[in-house]
Amino acid sequence: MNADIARALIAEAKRIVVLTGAGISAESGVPTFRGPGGLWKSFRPEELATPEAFARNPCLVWEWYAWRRSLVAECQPNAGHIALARLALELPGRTTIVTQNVDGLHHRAARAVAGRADSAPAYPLEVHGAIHRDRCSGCGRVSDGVTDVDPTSVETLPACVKCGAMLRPDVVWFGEALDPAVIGAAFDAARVADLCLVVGTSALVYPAASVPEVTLQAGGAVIEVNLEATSLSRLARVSLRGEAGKLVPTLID
Ligand code: BJW
Ligand code: ZN
Repeated sequence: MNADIARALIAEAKRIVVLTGAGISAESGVPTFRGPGGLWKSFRPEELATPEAFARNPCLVWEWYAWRRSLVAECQPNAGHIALARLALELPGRTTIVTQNVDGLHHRAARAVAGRADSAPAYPLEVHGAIHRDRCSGCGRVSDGVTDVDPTSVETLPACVKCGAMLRPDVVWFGEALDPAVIGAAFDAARVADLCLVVGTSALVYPAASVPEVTLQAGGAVIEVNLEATSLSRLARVSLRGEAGKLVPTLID
């Protein structure tokens, strides 16, 4: 059975890189981006997740992020996040979690499993940033996210305490460079991994979608967990169809 092969690959792997996307948080109540009920069903990405969109209509962009920030704050990590945190904590240094998600749920799962002091080995590389942080669009200063954003006018939007410029969510929009240290660490982990476990991503957005490709090129194997087939499915040694919150714990626990 495919799940048995996946379990054996995980058990035998010396180094594992995990790449997660919005699908792992779907069962926590965080909407995915594409597909039915996705965050972009009524808006095109270029209208909301680009620096041009922010320059054109910062109130609309902030309204969307303020809504998502409050939604995510109410969500809890699910059994998929918890199982991955356990995997990373079981043998520190063996597993690197790389996430495209900005929801912070992997962090929270790590703390739930290990407590604050010991949870660091299960912290993910967040290649697209974090929605609960703000970044100054002028001086780049990063701060805790403002929780009561008023997006009714440009004057009421949050401003930098240092330089007065407009704050923005500390996330990576289309056309923006990912932090080279963070994506570089993700590729390093992918290169030395004998296994890449890919969970709940459409694998459409680059450069993050290259993480499993790097493992494959280095001779490692890929396991995919997704509700649907993706472009990665035909390259995966094992491609499992189902909900991450149900499947991932059965592979790991
Ligand atoms: C379940 C499930 C359940 C559901 N269980 N599964 C190469 C080729 C072509 C284009 C490019 C390229 N390289 C770069 C580009 C351009 C662009 C890009 O990739 N475009 C493509 C869309 C074509 N990339 C960029 O612009 C990146 N920057 C860049 O390359 O900079 C270059 C540069 C260098 C130097 C100077 C300047 C520039 C940046 C990309 C940033 C992406 N940002 C977003 C928004 C983040 C902030 C926010 O959250 O608002 O990141 S876009 C959005 O997509 C978000 C996600 O992290 C990302 C990926 O989405 P994800 O996670 O895969 O979600 P979905 O919804 O697509 O899929 C969910 C999956 O889960 C589905 O498959 C479901 O079936 C499944 N599922 N429930 C299991 N319960
Ligand atoms: Zn500033």
